[in-house]
Amino acid sequence: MYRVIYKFIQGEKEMENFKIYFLCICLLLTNDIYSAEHQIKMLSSSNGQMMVFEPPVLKINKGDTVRWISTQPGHNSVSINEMLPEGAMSWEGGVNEEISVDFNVEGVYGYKCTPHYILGMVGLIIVGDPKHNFDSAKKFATEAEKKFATGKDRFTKYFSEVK
Ligand SMILES: [Cu+2]
Repeated sequence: MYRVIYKFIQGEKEMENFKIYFLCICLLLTNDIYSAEHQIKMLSSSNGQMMVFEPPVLKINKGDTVRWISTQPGHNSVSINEMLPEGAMSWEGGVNEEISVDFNVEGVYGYKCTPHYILGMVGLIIVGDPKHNFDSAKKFATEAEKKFATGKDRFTKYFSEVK
């Protein structure tokens, strides 16, 4: 009789341990899927291109974080407010600031380097499905790039990589 009870308790303990292991694995997986951190370099020159973000087009999952790295000095990352999905937060990094932004709303995000916007230093971040504001963001970008002194086709090129 005691042996039966002992076995029963031991079985419960094993079940408890299993639950804990299972929970840990779930947490690890969740962490992996929902909070990846991506990095974008801010560069004055790369592969024959002047004033660029690398990569200029980045596709991420909802909930991910992006960090802009000041690989070469003199740049920043600032959201272009006309190119954000509805309800998304804007951001504004200072020059040489390695800003981190969490992306919790799906859609297309356009951003720029303030000192070099005129030189076409821009980038796109696609969070999940771009359809939410793809057309309105592209429309604004196509008009904006006409005023650039250099890199006049950059937004067009970047948008062509989205779909
Ligand atoms: Cu710049």
